Order: sequence, then C-alpha cells, then structure tokens
Amino acid sequence: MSVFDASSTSRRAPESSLPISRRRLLLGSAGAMASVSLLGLSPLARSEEPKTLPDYVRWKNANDVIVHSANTIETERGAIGSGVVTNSDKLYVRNNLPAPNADVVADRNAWKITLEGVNSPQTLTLGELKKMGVETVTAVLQCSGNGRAYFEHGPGGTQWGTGAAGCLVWTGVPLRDVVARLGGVKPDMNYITSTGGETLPAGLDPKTIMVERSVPVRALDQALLAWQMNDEPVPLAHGGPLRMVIPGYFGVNNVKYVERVAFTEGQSDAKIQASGYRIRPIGEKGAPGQPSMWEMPVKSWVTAPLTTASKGRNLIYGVAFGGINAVNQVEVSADGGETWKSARFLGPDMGRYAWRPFVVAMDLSAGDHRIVSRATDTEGNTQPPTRTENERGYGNASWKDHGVTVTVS
Ligand SMILES: Nc1nc2c(c(=O)[nH]1)N[C@H]1C(S)=C(S)[C@@H](COP(=O)(O)O)O[C@H]1N2
Ligand SMILES: [Mo]
Repeated sequence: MSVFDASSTSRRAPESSLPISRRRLLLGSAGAMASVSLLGLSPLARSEEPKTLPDYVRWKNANDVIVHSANTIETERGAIGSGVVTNSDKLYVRNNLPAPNADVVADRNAWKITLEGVNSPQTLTLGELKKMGVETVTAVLQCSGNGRAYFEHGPGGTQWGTGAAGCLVWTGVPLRDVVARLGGVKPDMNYITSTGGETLPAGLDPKTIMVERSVPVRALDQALLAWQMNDEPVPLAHGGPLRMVIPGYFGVNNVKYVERVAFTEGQSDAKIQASGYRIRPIGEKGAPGQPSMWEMPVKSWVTAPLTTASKGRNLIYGVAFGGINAVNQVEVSADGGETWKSARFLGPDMGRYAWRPFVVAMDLSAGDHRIVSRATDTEGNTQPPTRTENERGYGNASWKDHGVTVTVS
C-alpha cells in the first residue's frame, strides 16, 4: 500500500485548456500509454466521470474543484476569478495521509501541542495558546507540485495545473510569542521542526510516512500557529484544530494537525524532509544536500478568459504573488510574450504574503491568442520564461507553461 497520493487525471476542463500531460491522456495516443505507465495510473483513474467529493470534504463546492483522489482535490482555474481571498469551499486539499478522525475537532481547545528546543519545554493546549497572543496574516498556500502537469517528462504524483494554490486569511498566535513565554529558543538551533498529528498506519516505518517538516529558523519572523482560516475554525481537512502556517513557504511546510514544534540543530530525518520535496535532476534520487521546497518564488497566472473570447475589448484577469516577497507588478501578453502590457491590481492589498488579483483590458483580434502573465516581486525577481526541470515536477513558476490559448471569434 502506498500512503502517498495516487495520481489521477480529471476530464472536466475543456481539452484545450489542459496542460500537455493531461491532454496526452485524453487523446489516447502512444503518448497516453507512456504517461499512463509513468504515472502508474489504473484504467479506472482515466474514467470520464468526475469523482465525487469524499465525506470529510463533502462541504466543498463540487463545481469549483477537480477531485483527483480522496486526498488530492484541485481548485478549477476559472473558479479563482478575481478573488482576493479563496473561499474555503473551493480551496485545494492535499493530504499525504488520511486526515485524523473528526473527534479532534469536537473539543478544539483540548488539542495539545508540545514545544521543544526552547529553554522551558512544555505541552500546551490550544486553549492556553489562545491566551498568548493573536495575529492575522493573509498568505498564499501553494503545493510544491502546483504546475507539475506542465512538465513534459511525466513526473509521478498529482497532475496539478494551477489549482493547488489559494490565498487564505489565517488567525493564530505568532510562534515567536509562544517561544518568548517559554524562555526563548535554545542556542544553536537552526530549524523549526513541526510534526503532524495524523495516526500513522501500523506496520510501516513511521519515518517513511510521517509528516514532519523543518524550515530554517529565520521563518520564526512570520510563523503562526493558526486556529482560524478565513474567520472560521480551521476545517479538519485543512489542519484543524491547529496548523503551523509559514507564510511565503510552500504548502508542505504548513503542517496540519500540528502536535509538536521543536527547535532543532539539524533537519528532521523523516523521509518527507530528508529526501522528499527536493529539487533534484531528472532520474536522480532525493538526498539531504538538494534544495528543499521552502521559500516560494514569484508567480502568476491568468484566470479568465481561459478558452474562448469575443473579438474586441476584453478584460483579462489573473492572480499574482511574490512568494516570500511582496508582488510588485504584473504584465500580460496576448501574443505569447512578444509584447507586454502592465496590468493593474484589484481589491485591497492584503500584505506581503498574499496574492493580488489583476486585470488588464486588451483588444483581441479573431484567431488564437496565447495569453500569458509575468509577475515581478519587490526585490526585482521576475518569473522566468521556462521551468527548472526536476524529477518530481516541483516549483514550476514558468510564465510560458502557465499561459492559455484562447480562441477569439
Ligand atoms: N499533517 C499534515 N500536514 C500537511 C500535509 C499532510 O499530509 N499532513 N500535506 C502538506 C502539503 S504537501 C500541502 S500542499 C498542504 C495542503 O494544504 P491543504 O490541504 O489545506 O490545502 O498541507 C501540507 N501539510
Ligand atoms: Mo504539497
């Protein structure tokens, strides 16, 4: 049994808007067979029928999501529109392990978390944490594999397009406030190591399946132990009762059901940290020396139109974020990147770690147009034209890959 997600594809999006690796599956060409064997898909995973939402996320809006598997659910690209904050009912879900039993959210304040690597290590309840301080931060949550579907070497794992990302309002206590109460961080600690509270399946080496992530201790500046998401108690599917939120860092570092936070000298030796979630050359194995999926780079994508438009003036919408930095500007091209026009941001600026919806008016002539967007952060980093090739298909920020071909008539 593999506890990691079974990849699958969805057939709900119009074919032309699908990334290449999904399109190959649909076309049933020789390429399809190659992808299928690479991804280890069963014929069932290619079924025409959209899968239904599993019980623990029954409350999601089925029209706004693509159900890849019970533990991997993607937001439809067009469902983001010009949303400043992503409604919880359309937010993507990615679980490496089945979520804990719903009992854990029956008495939220009783949830316990152990803090280690501080001068006075202690186990605290969520009820106690709530008295230690409170802050709200808006931040993009994005899976490392968002954009994986555009890689051409067919990396295994969920074939996410743009929808393994959302922008959420998190409320909780800054980790630094908790640490201050516990006498401060011990000397020589380089990492913040967070452990997820799932019950691990028996008979497997826990290190190979547990969700335990280490991030550099510099993330103490923004790390939040969050109990609310979008002004409601964090739903079970998204890590309630308590979640570690590291604004500006890839999704995997935002450990759900967090039950232990340790300041550590070295990184966790759990597989998900030691060899997983690393940028490695195609064909190579994961190893601790390779770059870990920590700080996110600048990225953007168009959310409308996606397939067709009427000739003449069109409003082109999308979202842009700077990752670890604030986003500063975004340009849009309707000719595949030959000429660019500056877009303007819409709605309130929710801060450095949030995304910003953008809009630009463009006159489109009849025919096919390749619409792409390219964002720049406040440090002057611009989205690259091409992705960094890597075995697992992580960290895709290529503006070319995220373009859409729109037929104008
Ligand atoms: N405990 C725990 N935390 C976790 C995970 C998990 O499986 N278990 N998945 C991680 C990954 S890979 C991602 S992308 C995000 C997904 O968050 P979401 O399901 O709330 O969208 O949670 C991260 N935190
Ligand atoms: Mo992820």
